[in-house]
Amino acid sequence: MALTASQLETFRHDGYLILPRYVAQADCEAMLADARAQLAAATLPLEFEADVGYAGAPVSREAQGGQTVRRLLKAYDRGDALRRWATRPDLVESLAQIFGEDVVLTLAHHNCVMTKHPHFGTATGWHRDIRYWSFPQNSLISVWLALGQETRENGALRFIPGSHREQLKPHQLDSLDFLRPDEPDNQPLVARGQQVALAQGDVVLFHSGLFHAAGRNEGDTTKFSVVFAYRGESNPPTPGTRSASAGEIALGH
Ligand SMILES: O=C(O)CCC(=O)C(=O)O
Repeated sequence: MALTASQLETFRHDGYLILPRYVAQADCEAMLADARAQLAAATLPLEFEADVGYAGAPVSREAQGGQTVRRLLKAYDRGDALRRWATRPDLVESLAQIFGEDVVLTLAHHNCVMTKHPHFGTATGWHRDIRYWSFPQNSLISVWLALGQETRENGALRFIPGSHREQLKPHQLDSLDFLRPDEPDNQPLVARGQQVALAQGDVVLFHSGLFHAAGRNEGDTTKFSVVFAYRGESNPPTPGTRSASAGEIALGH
């Protein structure tokens, strides 16, 4: 199940790699059942759309739609099915191939089930995951698992292939480190954006320096995706930062 030379080259070149049907339906359904139950029970910790404050989000938790959950946080502690997925040996082996060294799961970043709801599930602008993370190298890998269909209509991911290898100028980013949509210098970059469609069980590995974005959920059911982040063992978080604050799981190779 390890990655082929061609898959490794795709990841190196594009900054992302799709692994179709990587997780069995039964495993996806088990994670989905846990996530739905915890969403219904509002099991803490949660992040709300109102907390994120993106365009179109409810202005507060008290406003209409203010109780819309964007993420079930601390996914690693939310049951055996999620924990088994986060530590699956062939996934770890694939990540070790990319890193060229042992793999560590960071619990400080992602570590969540994204629950993008209809109506109040907002779009995310073009950004790099590394922007608020503190590691000597920007080469972490985010692992995104679709628990159901992800399409343009329900707010699936878009990637700018190769953007993890590009140096940007400060004026291309806004104060939150999103690509400025109105900046002429960003137009060629954004025009290269690729919409990704995923089926249940599909996985995307993407580099933490890769620009990606996602749309609103214009559908009528909530979209569930599991996201964990991993680093190579030689790239530990900077002491004293948020990246070093939540613990890690050493996974070997
Ligand atoms: O589903 C989304 O809106 C995008 C989420 C995302 O890109 C992230 O959490 O880094």
